[in-house]
This record gives sequence, C-alpha cells and structure tokens, in this order.
Amino acid sequence: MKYLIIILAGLFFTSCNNNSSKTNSESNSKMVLGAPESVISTTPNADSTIKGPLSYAPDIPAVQDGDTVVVKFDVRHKLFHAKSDVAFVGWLFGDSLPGPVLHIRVGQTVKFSMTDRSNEPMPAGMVMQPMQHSIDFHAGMVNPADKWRSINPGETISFTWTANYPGVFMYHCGTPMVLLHMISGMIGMVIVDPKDGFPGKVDKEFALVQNEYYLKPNGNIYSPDTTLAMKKTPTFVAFNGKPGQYVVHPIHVKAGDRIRLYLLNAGPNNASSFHVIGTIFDKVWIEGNPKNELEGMDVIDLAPAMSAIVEFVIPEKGRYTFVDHSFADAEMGAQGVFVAD
Ligand SMILES: [Cu+2]
Repeated sequence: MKYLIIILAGLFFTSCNNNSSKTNSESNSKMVLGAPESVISTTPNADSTIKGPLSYAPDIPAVQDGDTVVVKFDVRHKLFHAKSDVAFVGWLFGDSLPGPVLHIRVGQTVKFSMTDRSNEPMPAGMVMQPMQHSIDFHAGMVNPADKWRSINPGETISFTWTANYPGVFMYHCGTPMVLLHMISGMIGMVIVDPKDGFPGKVDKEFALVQNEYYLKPNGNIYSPDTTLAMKKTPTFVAFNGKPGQYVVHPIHVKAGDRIRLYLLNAGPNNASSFHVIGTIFDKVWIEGNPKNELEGMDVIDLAPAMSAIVEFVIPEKGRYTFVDHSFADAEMGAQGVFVAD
C-alpha cells in the first residue's frame, strides 16, 4: 500500500511537470512553457520579403489580432551602409540592421520561419562565405538547443514560441562566434504588449535600438573586427543602425506631445546611459514591463541586451537631443534630435 501511494504521488508530480501551461501568479495569466520540436527543411521560404507584424525602427508595426501570428524573416549577406562612406557586408535579419521590430501581445503564439540565404549570390565584387546562422528570441521560453539552433546555408528553420511576459526584448543570432554575428548586424527588438495593451495614451511612439560597430578598413569597404570587439572599443555607436542619423534627419514631434520610446541596448558589449536633454522621463518601465515602474528619471541605465520603455512630455517648442550620456558613445554616433514644432 505504501509503495502504491508513492507510485501514485510520483505519477501526479510527473504529470504536473509535463504540463506545458502554468499560471504566472503575478499576472494571473496562463504561461505557455515549451513548444513542439523545431523543423529544419532544405526548402527555402518562397521569397525573401519579411512577413508578419514587423517594421523597421523607429516605426512600430500594429499588433495583429488572433492567438497565432505568422512571422517570417530570412538571413541575408548584403552590403550595408552604416554611414554614406562606411559600408560592410552585413549579416542581416530581413533587410536591415537592426532587423525588423516584431510587435505582439502576451498570449500570442509566434509561428516563425527563417531561411539562411547566405549561400545566395552576392553583388558583383562582394565575397562572403556562406555560413550557419540562428535566432534567439529572448522573449521566448523554450529549449534553446532546439529552437535557437544553427541551420546550414540554404536551410529553413520553423518553430513556435508563446509570449508570456510583456516588455521589450532582444533577439539575435546565437551561432558561434556570437560576438562576430552580433557585430555583423544580427540583432533586433521584440515588443510584447500586455494582454490589454500598454496602459495610458501617448501621442507618438518610436523604437530605438542602440548598437556598437567594430569596423576596420578592408579595401574599399570595411569589415567587422573581433579584435576591436574583444577590447570593447567601438568604431561607431548608433541608434537604429546609422550613427548620428537623427541629427541629420531629426524626428519631428509637437510641443506638449507625450512620447513613448521603446529602448533596447543591443550592445553587444557596452552599457547605455540614455537621456533626453530638456525633459525628464515621468514614467519608466524597466525591461518594458509596466509592473517595473519608476518615475522622475533623467537617465536610464541599460546594460547590454537590456531594455526599457520611457515616457516623457515635450515641454515646449525646441530641439531635444537624445544621447547615450556616456559621452564617448554620443561622440561616436549615439545621439539624435527630436524637433518640436
Ligand atoms: Cu548569424
């Protein structure tokens, strides 16, 4: 009898452990842990266009309806201009650096597929070996050895994951040497809304991804350099892939606007000390989760891969420069301007 009880108790706990749905007591919402095994095929996606609730930062795509969201973007080796006179062969998610912003809400299951197109022809004169790539969504709670595994050139990986927590999360390639894949461009942002959306109304919202470049001249173009990256000495630091782009082309807002920024410091190495000159963040959600709320902050400290949502009001007409207040980073390109008309 004693053994029977032990066996029954064992079966009970085993069945609990195998259950893929658990309750997150904080939010009282159902968590989905794990997902069916990923599938790798040798059939490339039909074309290289991105598909799903995706857009390139600073734009934020609309969340789609439904419990399941089909998302597709591929990896391509492509000439990328960090500046007009600084180009290198980027390893890109989708068509740019950072890769597309994915916008979903808690409870949605992402049905994702990605082809490694590194074996496809490069423009004349460009040489880059085809190679393995992968993707690691920090917003997912799955077995990384399965879902985030590397695929060979020409292969397509398909898997699902479900968003359990609201926030702003990084994704990146996790194929060794991870540092090299990240400095070659394989970074991006996922925004997960709470089930009923983020609380409060704003007038304008933008996504800003900060990243470091480690480049050395290589003939007419440049190459990502792991020696510089290991020393953590960037060549440039950028918001949304192009150093200083929002100084040349400021982001236009209006006096009195409430602005919400979705911030991610993709790094890969250095912290960001984000500040907007002339205003104060009256609301800060660390990692983008409204439960992690702070207020009245002039600076938000973002370690590599860390994120935040900040809100502030534009107090009056003027130019409001935003910087990584680690000022060497600002000098290397991590600055931009909101112009309030
Ligand atoms: Cu990669």
